[in-house]
Amino acid sequence: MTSILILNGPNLNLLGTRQPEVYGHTTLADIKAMCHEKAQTLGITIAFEQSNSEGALLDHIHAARGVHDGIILNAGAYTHTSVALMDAISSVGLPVVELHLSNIHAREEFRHRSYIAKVALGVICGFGAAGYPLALEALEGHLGQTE
Ligand code: CA2
Repeated sequence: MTSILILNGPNLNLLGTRQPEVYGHTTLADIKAMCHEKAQTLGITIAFEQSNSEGALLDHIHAARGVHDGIILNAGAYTHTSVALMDAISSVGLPVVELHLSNIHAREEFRHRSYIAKVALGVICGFGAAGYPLALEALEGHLGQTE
């Protein structure tokens, strides 16, 4: 059965508690439930993780090799700074969908650069929490064509 890792980066554990005008009212637990529901519809397995630490995110990416078929990554602010995450994605060789709740291109200049996009299969941003099931559908569709 296809297995997808959904990996969330720094501060995303705060979703639904602050800045609802930017990130909405949905909590990360709500998003996790949405993802499990979507996974059931698609007939796939998922793992859902969040960490505020860049090192832990790297460890999750490394450990995905041979366990998961692809990764959905909302790397939070590390998107705009982390060459290490970019290198980890390249090194595991798994397809990665970069995901953001907000439209990073309509925000501050420093959010326009993404190190993840350089090595990602594709990017989804600006659809809020609905982006998560969209990303699952897109990645499952891609894996269905390649496996
Ligand atoms: O739009 C996204 O999904 C982001 O990855 C969210 C990151 C931001 O740094 C990226 O540029 C875009 C920030 C996540 C912070 O989430 C919070 C949620 C509630 C309250 C405060 C922060």
